[in-house]
Amino acid sequence: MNIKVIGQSIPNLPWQDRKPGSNEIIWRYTENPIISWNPFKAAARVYNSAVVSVDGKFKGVFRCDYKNGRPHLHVGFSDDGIHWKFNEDPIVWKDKLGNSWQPSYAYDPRVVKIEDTYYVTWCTDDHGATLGVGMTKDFENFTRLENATVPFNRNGVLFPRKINGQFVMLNRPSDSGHTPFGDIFLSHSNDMEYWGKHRHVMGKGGSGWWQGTKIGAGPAPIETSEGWLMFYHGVSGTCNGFVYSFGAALLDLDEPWKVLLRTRDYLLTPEEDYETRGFVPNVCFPCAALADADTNRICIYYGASDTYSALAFTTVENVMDELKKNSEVF
Ligand code: BMA
Repeated sequence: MNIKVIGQSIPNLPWQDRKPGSNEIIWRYTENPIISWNPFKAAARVYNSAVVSVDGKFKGVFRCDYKNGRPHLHVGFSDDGIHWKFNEDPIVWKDKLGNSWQPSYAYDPRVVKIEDTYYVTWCTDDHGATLGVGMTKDFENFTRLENATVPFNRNGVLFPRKINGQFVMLNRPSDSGHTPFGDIFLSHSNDMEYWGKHRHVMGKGGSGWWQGTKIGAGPAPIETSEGWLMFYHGVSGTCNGFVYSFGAALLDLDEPWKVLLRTRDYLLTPEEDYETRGFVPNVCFPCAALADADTNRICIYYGASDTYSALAFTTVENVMDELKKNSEVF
């Protein structure tokens, strides 16, 4: 297979080989979780967070649930992508004129670098859950842009470059509660302010049940020579509540609303104690994936049971092999 990741070289990508004899498509880091309960003074739980590789080190925007239960975004720093230090204070957002514009809550951030700017998207409040957008060049000064949507919408995820000259954002229209439905759409923008040309990308369902209730985009899609590799979460509704697993799809490079391949079975589902026991049991929720263009290795950051941050590893070849063998596009 000659598929190639198109993007950054990350020689110090967090990595662990698959256990000998294992045939897992995605395998967990043996030292998981990498962030546990109460990691710093303000935060009870840090999970569902976004990480990027910057100048040989790692920076991230982290979902930090406070001891009053509300989530806020904090910046984190790491030399190796595994051990993290966090700013004690949340991100201070200013609008373009320099006025303070703090969200009353903020969760499930994603970060991409487009040209020389890091863009942050997250779930924010505007009379209901909607998509917050902001940018930074240095992880110190953050400018908040207009919300991308009216409520209700969650899982806003930008592609890491313009496509045919436009910014493109995956998103998942929803409701005001623990949404019992949901498909992935995408929207285009010339200026990161006005969004339109909306397209349905893919729906919940399929022959299996793991993604039968709702789906949502996970990390920013990874560009490969064969298409955009998008990890996404799929939710099953059980008599004991939702179960969040994740799978992957390959989207067309130029028309990314076209799904070329899609996993029929999940790639990772809650099995380990840190995934099945916590604030919200049975949740594996990926929000970032670093891919190394030299080796095709991928390191996925996912939230576990709305409590922990965890890592999983794979390669583009492993995921593509499964996608080619067991795809179901519907
Ligand atoms: C979703 C989001 C995620 C969370 C998940 C499971 O609706 O709120 O942040 O991980 O539910 O609780």
